[in-house]
Parts: sequence; structure tokens; C-alpha cells
Amino acid sequence: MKSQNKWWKSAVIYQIYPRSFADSNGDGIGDLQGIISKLDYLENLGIDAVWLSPVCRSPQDDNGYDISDYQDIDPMFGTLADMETLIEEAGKHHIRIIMDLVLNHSSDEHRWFQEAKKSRDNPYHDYYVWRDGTEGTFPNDMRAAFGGPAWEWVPELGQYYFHQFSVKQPDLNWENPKLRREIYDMINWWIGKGVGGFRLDVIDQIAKEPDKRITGNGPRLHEFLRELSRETFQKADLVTVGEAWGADTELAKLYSNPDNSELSMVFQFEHICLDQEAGKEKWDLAPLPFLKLKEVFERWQTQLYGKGWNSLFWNNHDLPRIVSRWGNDRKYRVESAKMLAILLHGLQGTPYIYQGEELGMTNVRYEMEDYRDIETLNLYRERLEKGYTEAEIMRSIYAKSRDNARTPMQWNDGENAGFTVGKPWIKVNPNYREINAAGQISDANSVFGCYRELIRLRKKYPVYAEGEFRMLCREDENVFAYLREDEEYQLLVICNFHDGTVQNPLGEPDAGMKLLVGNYPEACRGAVLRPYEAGMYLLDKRR
Ligand code: TEU
Ligand code: CA
Repeated sequence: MKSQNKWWKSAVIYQIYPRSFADSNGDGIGDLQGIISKLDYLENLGIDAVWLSPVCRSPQDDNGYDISDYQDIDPMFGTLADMETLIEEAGKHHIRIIMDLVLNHSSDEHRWFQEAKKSRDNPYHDYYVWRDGTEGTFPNDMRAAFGGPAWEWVPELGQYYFHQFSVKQPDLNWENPKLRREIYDMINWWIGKGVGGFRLDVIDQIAKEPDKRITGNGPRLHEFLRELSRETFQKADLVTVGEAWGADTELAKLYSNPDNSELSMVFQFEHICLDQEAGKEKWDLAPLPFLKLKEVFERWQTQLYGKGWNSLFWNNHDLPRIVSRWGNDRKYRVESAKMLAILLHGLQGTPYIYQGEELGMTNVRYEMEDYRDIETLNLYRERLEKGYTEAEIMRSIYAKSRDNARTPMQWNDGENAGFTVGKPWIKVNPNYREINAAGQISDANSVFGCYRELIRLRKKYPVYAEGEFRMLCREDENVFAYLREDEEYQLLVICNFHDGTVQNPLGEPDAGMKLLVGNYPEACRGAVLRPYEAGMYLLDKRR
């Protein structure tokens, strides 16, 4: 099937973290009606679909990634009727709604788990992963992602259950066909409600085999995925994106095989993990190896060409803000935010924009008491116990805490950035008076204006979806440049990734090259590139 036939191949997807997007009722927490009230904003930006982080019923131990009822909406966000309204209203704005499916684990407050822990022969017992043992002697020494052992003792049963994330997120047992059937029925119920697709949380971890210490990429993973896809997604025209920290290009080709047997694409994190010490945690900071970044992008762009499909992203609700991370969020905030956008949005794949990225929103530096994220709070405690200094820990938190992404959306320069009339669940970034949507939407030279233009161009020229990729000046230590090409067009992207002025290794672009987007008032045409200068050019080969 030709790529054009798949709507998501020329689409741009916008991620909303509902609790931080827009609060409609003043309780300080964003909600579905809040999102509905911002559909005009989203249509103006031009995006095709919204991925909603989880809004299902949840005790919110991990902000909704701990689901206690997959077929209901958490009262904090609204009702099922609000969700139906959102799907319908979004449709009128030409926006599809993508739900977040958390299928690796449920909440311990899910009815299945409540039943499962009643007795070993309860019909739901086998929905989870249990091992016999004695109190205090764990089945093995595996650790959970948010700290502590991956095993939790249930005295009534004399058994441990397995959890890769928090204790309140027991892992589901995909070996059990009854559980799988129940999951498919639930997904089909959502498809019936008219959703446009799904993002699948930590999908590469569902086929775990803890006895062998296997978490990601278990032996049965792709068997499970093909069954899941056949029983659900393939029946409708959906986009599906799996979160796969353990994917390399070979695995990504399996996941995103154009035969549609598994998913549309995956989120892979090879570029995201570059600025940390090898073999250590994300908190162990290292400078970004720029040549390696280029090598990673080139490999993914070329190896998946015609054989799979890339997702393109800098940000999500777990990651620090890209302009603070790899740009310069003070002196060159606008220039570097646009450069990063131009670099990413010229590539092949489906671009994702995380709320506020289109405004150039930045990281925060809070007092410890103002952080909310379970991962950040546990890390702080754990590293203090291990003897790290307060200053070292705070440096890591400022750079990598998930709360950097979770501060309220900055709508205007009014109180609480226009996010809520109440007390926000997490503090607003104090820079909202300078950085906010109201100040940018009607300014074509704003970061918002740049994103809007990039989205429009992707829809206009098929070369964005189809063109072949070729890396340019691979060895240049400052400049990221590449070509995309199809029969009609050649697209050229040149980005100075550096804080200062550098030599333009490509020289002046061909006279026939028309500047489509740039980040300085006058186009870069000369021998030098200014700090973070970026340009995207188009050559019409038929002329
Ligand atoms: O994240 C997967 C995951 O592995 C995270 O723990 C990630 O490693 C971490 O945030 C980066 O430090 C997904 C969701 O995106 C995340 O929000 C959830 O907390 C997690 O799954 C559990 O559902
Ligand atoms: Ca609310």
C-alpha cells in the first residue's frame, strides 16, 4: 500500500497531558472540558490528532498510568459523556483523539487485582504475575523502575506479585489468554466510541519473563502484538504507536512493518538516552555527543525507509523540555526552539508535539517540596540515602525530572498562566508572563508561528512523507544538515546546533532553492550561520 493512503503518514500529532492542559472547573486540575475549550487553538495550530495521556479511572499513584477501570473516565477529568463529547467536537475540528492504553500493568485497585489477591484459585488470580516465597526472601533481586524491589509480598496468599513500576502498578500476565481476550474487548469498545488510535504504554515490556530476568523484548512479544493487532486495530483505520525503550531499528521494522501486522510505529529512545553516562541512569548527566546524535538520526531515517515508519519527537510527559535540554532557554530561546523544530519536522516519520513545545516552554527549578512526580520523589530519597549531596541531586532533577514537562500549560500572562482560576496541582513555571500562547498565536515570527508553518508544509508537499533521506556534512561538529528528495522536490534542511556563529559547510544554497522557514529575519544565504540559525529550503525540480 502506498504511504499516502495512510492518513497518519502526513499527520502531525499533539500530545496533551490532561492534568496540566486546561482546568475548566477551578479545582486546579486540567480536565476534558478544558481540552474541549481549546479545540480552536489546536485547529489553528493545524494538528491532525491529539494523544491524550491516560484519563481512565485511576487512584493517580502515577498520574493515571495506574488504571483501575479501563472503561470509565476518572471523575477528576470528567465523565464518559465528556469523553464522547470531546471525540465528537474534536472531529468537527478535524482532530482525532488517540487514547493511551496502559496494558503492561493495571492499578492494584483494579477489580481484577482485588479479586486476584483473594485466593490462589480465584479466576482473576492468573491475570497477574505471582511467585511463591517466604516473607523477606524475594524470588530474585529485580528492581522496579521507580525504586525498590520489583516484588511485593501478599501475606494472605503467601505469594509475591511482580511490578516493573510502582507497588500500586502490578504487572498483567499476558501469558493468560483470558486476560488478553478481556483487553481486546475493552479496546474494541473504545474503537466503537470513535477514537482515532492508541498509544501503547511500555508495550515492549508486556512479554516479561521475570524468572529469566526478562522485562523488555520477551520471546513472545511479537506473537502477542500480532494477535492484539489482528483482534483490534486492524478492523479500523487507526494510528497505533507503541512506547518501546528497547527497540533498535531491526525491532522497529517488525513493529511498524508496512503489512500492518503489528503497529503503525514505535517511540524509540536512542536519541533521548544520549546525554547520560553510558550504562548508568538518566540522572547521571553527560554532555550531548552531537556527532552521535547525527549518526542515530541517520541510521533510523535510512534503515526504516520503505520498511517501517518512524515517530519523530523531542518531548513527552516524561522528558525535560527540549529547548532547555539541547537548545539555549535564555539568550537564544526563540532561535533554538525553532531550530530544533525545523530539524525534526523535515525528517521522515510522524512528528509529535508535546503541549507547550510549540511555545518554547522551558524546564523549571522548584524547591523540593514543589515537585509532584513519584519518580522524582523516590529518586531524591534514594540518592540522599546513598550519600549523594543535595546539590548533585538537584542538578539531576533540574535537568531530567518528569515534572519539567508537567507544569501547567501557559495560556496567557494572567494569574496561573490562565491554566486555572483555582490553585494548580503543580506550580506554574514563573516565566509564564513572557512565554504564553496569547502572546504568540497572532505573531508569525513566534515559536508557535514556526510550528504552525511546519505543520502546514508537511500537508502541502508529499516530499515530507515520502522523500528519501540523505545526511550532509556528516563530520561537521556544529551543523546538522540533510536532504529529502522525491521525483518532484528536493528539501534541504540546515541547522546550526551551536551557541555561536559557525562556518556554513554547505556554502550558499542553490539559487533555485526557495527558503520555506527560517529562524532569523533574513534568510541564511552566506558563508556563516548565526547562533542556532536554521533554514528549510525547497527546490522544485520540474522548473
Ligand atoms: O514510561 C515508561 C518508562 O519506562 C518510564 O518509567 C520512563 O523510563 C521514565 O519516565 C523516564 O525516566 C511510561 C509512561 O510514559 C510513564 O509516564 C509511566 O510512569 C510509565 O510508563 C508506567 O506506566
Ligand atoms: Ca478541573
